[in-house]
Amino acid sequence: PRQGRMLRRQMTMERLPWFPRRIQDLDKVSRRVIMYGSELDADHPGFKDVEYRKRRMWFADLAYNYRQGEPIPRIEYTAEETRTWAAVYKELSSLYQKHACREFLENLPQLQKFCGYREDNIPQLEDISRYLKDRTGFVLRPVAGYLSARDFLSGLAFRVFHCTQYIRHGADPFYTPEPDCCHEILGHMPLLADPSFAQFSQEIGLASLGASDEEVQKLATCYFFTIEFGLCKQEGEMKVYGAGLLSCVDEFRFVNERQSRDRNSFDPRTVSKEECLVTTYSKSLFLHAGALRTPQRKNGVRQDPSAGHSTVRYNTRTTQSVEVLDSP
Ligand code: NLE
Ligand code: FE2
Repeated sequence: PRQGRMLRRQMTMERLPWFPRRIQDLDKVSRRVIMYGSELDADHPGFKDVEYRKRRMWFADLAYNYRQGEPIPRIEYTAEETRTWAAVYKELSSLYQKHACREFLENLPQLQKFCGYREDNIPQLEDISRYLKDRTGFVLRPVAGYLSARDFLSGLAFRVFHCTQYIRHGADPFYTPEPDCCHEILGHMPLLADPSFAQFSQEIGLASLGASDEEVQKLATCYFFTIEFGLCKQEGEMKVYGAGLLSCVDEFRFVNERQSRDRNSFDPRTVSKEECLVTTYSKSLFLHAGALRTPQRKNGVRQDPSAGHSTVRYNTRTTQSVEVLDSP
């Protein structure tokens, strides 16, 4: 019977779409970048500036050559890049106190203290990665741009967050259609330092492993309307926890303008059918009415095959590998 079981598991694996099973497999995942994806707004200044694109290629090489577990190369940012960062940092700092969620405001001072978050300094991913690893087990790895939803989510299953290291074009510091270091460092990092939020991020990642394209799309959409563009209610007030809002002055303003209007409440079943519009402000936003909490698991066995996912076993916190137990 043991052999029969192993054979069944073997056959199961052959039917599933490929996914990383060891953390080192992310070396393959991270290289599949969608550069200047056609769905992005081609009018953005970053796409036309030759110098800027050259610099982006330099960052891309750095990310392509990175191997899991190595220290992340430190960047000497140019004076111009640091000016862009300063403009973003300064403007956003004036908005956070009033509008960012509690977990964000708790963690930002820690990052300022331990990871060099300052107006005149772009923090280094290596410093943040070490800090997060200690707090929530998350680590960062550099990436050259957007990954497919499947690839990006699969990193989260291992508590690895793919992080861009370049900065947006200086001509438009208050909005970019792509992720950049302002978006990652200001938008994502403070919440990844929160244990419950880190757990939630990993859960989405685990659910994506070996899932069908349709299921991955639904998970990516849930990710989009929570981790990227989520709103929540704290002490009766609407607060922002989505990284795409927390890193973007223009989006933030848009949220404020709509403060008084009714907002859709978050329900994963309906949200997962929405369209993800990255490059427009006029997307729907969803308000999460409950607390931002995810039940902590001791033994990581995840997912119900009847829901279209594979069942995988993993080790909570020190997630180095996953094992497939069953699949749809
Ligand atoms: N629009 C965001 C910003 O300007 O920071 C980036 C979004 C990345 C998904
Ligand atoms: Fe993001």
